[in-house]
Amino acid sequence: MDRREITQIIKQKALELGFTKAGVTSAEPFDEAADRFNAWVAGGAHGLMKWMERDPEKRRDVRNIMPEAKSILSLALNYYHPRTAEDCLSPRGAGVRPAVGQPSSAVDGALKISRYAWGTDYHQVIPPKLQLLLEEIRKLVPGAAGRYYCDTGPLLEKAIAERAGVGWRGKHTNLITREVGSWVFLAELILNVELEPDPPADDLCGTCTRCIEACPTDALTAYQIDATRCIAYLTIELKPEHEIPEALAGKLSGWVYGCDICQEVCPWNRFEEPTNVQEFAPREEILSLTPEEIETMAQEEYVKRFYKSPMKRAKLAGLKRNLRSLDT
Ligand code: B12
Repeated sequence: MDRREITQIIKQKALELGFTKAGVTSAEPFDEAADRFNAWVAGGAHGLMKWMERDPEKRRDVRNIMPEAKSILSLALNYYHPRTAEDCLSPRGAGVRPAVGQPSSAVDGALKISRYAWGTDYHQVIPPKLQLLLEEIRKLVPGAAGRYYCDTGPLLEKAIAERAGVGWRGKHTNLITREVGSWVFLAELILNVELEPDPPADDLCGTCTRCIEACPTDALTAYQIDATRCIAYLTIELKPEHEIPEALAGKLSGWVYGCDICQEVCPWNRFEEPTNVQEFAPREEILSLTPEEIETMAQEEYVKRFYKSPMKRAKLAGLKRNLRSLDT
């Protein structure tokens, strides 16, 4: 089998395991993206995410993680799931889906929780699929070895996906695929196998600036984010012992965990399709949460209710802090 055939078979296996899209790039360094990343961190845009200051040489060059690396297989997995049964009536949203600019999360009375956190944590769901894929590759290519990641290490996942042709980084800085928009998680397999690289994806944002205009905290300038202003950072990453700065707390717009505004207004998300991953389906005990329940919740109940939920990252004290901040 030649390189092209092996690459095709591996991509096909990835799709069979449920991944939405697969692309390949070489293990050459990501110099431009790494320079931008370093400048971003040097300017303090990462706030208190101090872990981002570590391992710059691994982010630049995956061969500092795995010296024998030849290729990176970049994978996207769709996590879009309609919130309500009504949303499901039409797969492409004609008629029932809110128009672009009207967030589907703004369901009456419901707390706003970002879509990626409605079901089971992707850190639980995706790595077993990556392990299976690696096993398939080992069967196919004698001597194949690899390391896999899904938001689990110092990789520039969006830059990798862009160079592997999976999609382009939108002005909101998330990766957008032509096929299903930006509601995708990213994952990678670093391999010691020479695969056929894909051409990088073109930027299809054009002159559109809806995401930048819609962000209530002005966290975005084109293609760059100031994480310290992003509602996702303030409500997820900012540890509970820190208060959300007053000037920003007033602009949380009802979001109690994460934020999807910049993606909800993106015209490319008209191409959203329901995911085939059952674990990402909204969990009743998450979407039915009320402010009163969070306010009075004890740690034991929190542990039970948020079992395998991404929302555990904020901790109970963080959720309570976020709620308090909404009243600011
Ligand atoms: C740190 C982090 C965050 C931070 C910072 C966000 C960010 N945009 O980087 C915070 C906490 C805010 C965050 C939020 C979210 N995150 Co996050 N996060 C990460 C993480 C761990 C690292 C990303 C990183 O290195 N950022 C640093 C900056 C420097 O990188 P960057 O965006 O590539 O920015 C540079 C480029 O845009 C570059 N650039 C590129 N082209 C051009 C062109 C020009 C002209 C210019 C000037 C610059 C430029 O300039 C920037 C540097 O200044 C990744 C996982 C990973 N290891 O990659 C997940 C990841 C990016 N997050 C993810 C998700 C799902 C989210 C949320 C949607 C969750 C939510 N709903 O609350 C939000 C989205 C908010 C947003 N608009 O980005 C997914 C995104 C999937 C996708 N489709 O892209 C990832 C990839 C995790 C995963 N494996 O799936 N996240």
